Amino acid sequence: MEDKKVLFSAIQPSGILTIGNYLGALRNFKKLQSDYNSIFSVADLHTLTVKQDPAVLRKNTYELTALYIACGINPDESILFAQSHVPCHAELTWILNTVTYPGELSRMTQFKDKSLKHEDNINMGLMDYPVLMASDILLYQTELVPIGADQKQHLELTRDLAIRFNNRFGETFKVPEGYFAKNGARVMSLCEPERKMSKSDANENAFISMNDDPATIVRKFKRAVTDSDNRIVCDENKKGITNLLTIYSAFTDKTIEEAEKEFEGKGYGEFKVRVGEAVADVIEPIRQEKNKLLQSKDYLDSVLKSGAERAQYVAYKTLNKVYKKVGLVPRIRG
Ligand code: ATP
Ligand code: LTN
Repeated sequence: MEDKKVLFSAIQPSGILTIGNYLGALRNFKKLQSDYNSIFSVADLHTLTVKQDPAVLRKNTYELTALYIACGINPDESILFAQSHVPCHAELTWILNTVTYPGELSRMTQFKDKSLKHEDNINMGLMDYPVLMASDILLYQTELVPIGADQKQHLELTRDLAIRFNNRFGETFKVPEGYFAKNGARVMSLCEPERKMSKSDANENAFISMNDDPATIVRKFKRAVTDSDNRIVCDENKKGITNLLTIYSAFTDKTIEEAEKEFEGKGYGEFKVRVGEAVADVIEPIRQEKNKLLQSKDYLDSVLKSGAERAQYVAYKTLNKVYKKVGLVPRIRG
């Protein structure tokens, strides 16, 4: 790998991605990829923390791989791989578990939210999720982690674990920094604008999926929850309109002020259609490209295979160092 800093990020194949995932994560991956040694993962092991239909999980893994490429991730330049294909991730998780306290995990917001949402399946994996995420990041001596705002707490824990391990066993891990999108780090639900847009929302009208066609996108925006006054401005008390303005400005690369000016005196109806069209203009070519890539499973398999080989090479270096530091006899490979 070239002598650049390492960037790592991952997305779960837990469903079809939304424009929240796109603005908060994917879009920035493309912008940043050539300035770093970039590594992107399909976090399939994370997805198992919530009940999955095995066939659907497999399909979503290919969908996400294709979507990464359709969004501009170049698998020859960057490393693109499935987390489960590189065993070091699960192995480092075990070691990091021995320096993590249960209290640190039980107070994570995502753990609390998901425990409420999946009351019938509160499992150890759900609680340990942030330690697996820390392993993903620390294995590659990562310096930059582009993520949405909801993952900030997990990144803080990653930093704490890296520092704790380094203090206890000597310098081993780089301590990573987060990268948050200026616009779109937290896209809200179209139906309940006080909650984040999530691909696993039971209500399909709450999110715009990267698989939605232009007509569906416009229809969903037309139904988006707003308010009863008629001003198109960002305001604490106008969460729905603020969310739509944020989405519009992110998709058109205009500032919020420019967008507010553009829609001054216009009605909500017209505004919503314009937001939908702006989103569809960007999403539609990506959707088409992704569907084309999905026709070629062999190609996607070859991308994942070569990605896993390249990732494993880097990850093993860190894992061997860790095993040595904690007193395990390093295994002889080959
Ligand atoms: P799930 O609903 O299954 O928990 P999710 O939609 O939250 O999943 P993840 O796979 O957990 O998606 O997240 C992938 C990336 O997308 C992360 O960097 C996350 O911060 C970002 N992200 C997720 N939702 C949003 C959102 N509404 N706005 C901005 N970024 C988001
Ligand atoms: N937990 C993340 C996905 C994820 C991730 C990572 C992001 C798994 N491992 C490592 C950045 C770095 C999420 O977005 N829910």
